[in-house]
Amino acid sequence: MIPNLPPPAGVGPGHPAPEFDPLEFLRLSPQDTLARAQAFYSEMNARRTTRQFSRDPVPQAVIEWAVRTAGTAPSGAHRQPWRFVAVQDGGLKARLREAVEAEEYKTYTQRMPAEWRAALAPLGTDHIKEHLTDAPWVIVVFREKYGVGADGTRIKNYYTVESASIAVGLLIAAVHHAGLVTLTHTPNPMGFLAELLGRPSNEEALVVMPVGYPAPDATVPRLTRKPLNEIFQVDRGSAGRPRIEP
Ligand code: IYR
Repeated sequence: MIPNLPPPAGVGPGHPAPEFDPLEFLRLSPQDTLARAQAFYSEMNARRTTRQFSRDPVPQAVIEWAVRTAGTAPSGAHRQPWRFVAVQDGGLKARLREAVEAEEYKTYTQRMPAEWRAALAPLGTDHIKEHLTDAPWVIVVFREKYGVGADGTRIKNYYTVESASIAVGLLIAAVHHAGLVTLTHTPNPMGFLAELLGRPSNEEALVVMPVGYPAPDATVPRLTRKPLNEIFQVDRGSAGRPRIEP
């Protein structure tokens, strides 16, 4: 407890009292908790990113449920600063692909330094984005940089990149859980996407995600995931804080 200090701004007079409800929570046994943690890992560890999509259709309802799941993400000040534009129209997907490929061609041939191209070589990526026209759905995720009040005033949003990115993580999990595949694609620059999809200027595209079934002959790059001991630490490490020279 910090003694004798005034309450922080946002608490107390001048702000509406926060309203709380009881938490609905089903407490599982320790055994079930562990079993479910393991089962979920197994399910998520089976997720792979492929670049080859089938043209088989996927009902809109599946996309809507996955987006509802994404919309359960926590967000800065609960502003929910995300919009999901699901493109299924063939003509629109073709225009999207054309615009993306034009930018990506410049990126791959002019903007990417050699080190970056080398880093991507094992993934086999290039500027050709067939998945944007093969996949039945292409979800473009926008982050809302700021809100707009009824009178047109700007409303500040918080941690919009983090919030929308958490929602993207949930969307990836939801798509995988539904038995579909997706690919997180980040064309750069992305300014044209808001224009093409008729989104307002307070929104900025964050990621493009084709969603569908994998092509029957889909492949994935041969990759391994870092084991737990490379991504996890409990309490303070024993090595001190290694200095890594830049
Ligand atoms: N945005 C480009 C390039 C690209 C960059 C990274 I980092 C990747 O992991 C994969 C691709 C593209 O989408 O092709």
